[in-house]
Amino acid sequence: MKTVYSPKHAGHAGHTELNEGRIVPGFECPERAEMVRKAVAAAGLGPIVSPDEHDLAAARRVHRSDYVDFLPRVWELWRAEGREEPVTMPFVWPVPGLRRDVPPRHVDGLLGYYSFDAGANLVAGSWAAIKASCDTALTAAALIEAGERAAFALCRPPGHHAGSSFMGGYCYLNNAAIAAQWLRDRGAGRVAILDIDYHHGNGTQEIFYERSDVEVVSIHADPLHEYPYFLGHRDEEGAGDGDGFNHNFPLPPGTEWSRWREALEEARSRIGAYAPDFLVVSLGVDTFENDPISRFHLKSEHYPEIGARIARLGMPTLFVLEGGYAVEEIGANVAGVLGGFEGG
Ligand code: OKP
Ligand code: ZN
Repeated sequence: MKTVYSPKHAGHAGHTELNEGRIVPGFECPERAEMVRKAVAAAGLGPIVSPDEHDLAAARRVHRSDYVDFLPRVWELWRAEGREEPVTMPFVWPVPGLRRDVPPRHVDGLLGYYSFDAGANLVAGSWAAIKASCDTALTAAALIEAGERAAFALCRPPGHHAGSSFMGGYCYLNNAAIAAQWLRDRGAGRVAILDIDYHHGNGTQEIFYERSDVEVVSIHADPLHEYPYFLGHRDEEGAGDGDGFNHNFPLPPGTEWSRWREALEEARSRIGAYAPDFLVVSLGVDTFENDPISRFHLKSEHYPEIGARIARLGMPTLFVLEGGYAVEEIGANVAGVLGGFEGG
């Protein structure tokens, strides 16, 4: 399968995050994508190609237009305040009880207005990376739409926490959701999204929650114990037209392969019954035993098995990179899934 990759991700570097009460270097660092690129090349998975430039119309199909307009402006707004700090960070949010109907004008207010946590911070090169990541997903989507069995979008930054009008959790534009919507707009009747990142893809769920044309199935750490805490419970099954088209499989901290595999089998049977035209996989490998911010115990040997099981669905499949923070092993684990798919 082809991999789509842009070096522009590297400009999204040097950002920080709040972790256990301290501001630390971001776990979501450029080395991640480089390790994945090298592992994909070494595995001989197929050609690595550059993304085509798309305009932002596809992003506006799943994100609110004012949010899409805000992202490229963040950095200039920040600099206009005379800030020397090389990275933005929000600190105030319009939770229930505060007003959302009057958008603020100051950048600190806007950062809170368009985010749900302090985890999506921007540096000077972030917007170019965000845009390239979205283009990467769209270019890979076009490959499967044109008839390829599978494609890999080596996206960075990731996307699945980004909702219709907010960033958060290292995510800005929801690459997988944008790709799924693009496939729908090109004529696909139904698209399924399988999210196997350790964290619940709250943004993807929110975007498609009231729709039956995009099924969202997610296996993740139970939000009772894990980020993003406020979405991802089993009883969230969709609403309105989307009732019955959202399926969450929350698992406890410490989950090992045998239990995770059972959830994958349940997820596979949901997707098989839905019979989509295309499958989009939000591919996070932060389920790995040595991941620095996660608490599942999958081992490297399990990732090819995951890929093989996904392949057995027999659907044109777009893999979109999400999380995975064990930098030394992220390449082997991602390439493991993709290689397992190709062999399976
Ligand atoms: C993004 B993806 C605080 C720890 C929580 C948020 C994790 C975002 C994960 N520093 N950080 O789903 O892999
Ligand atoms: Zn994650």
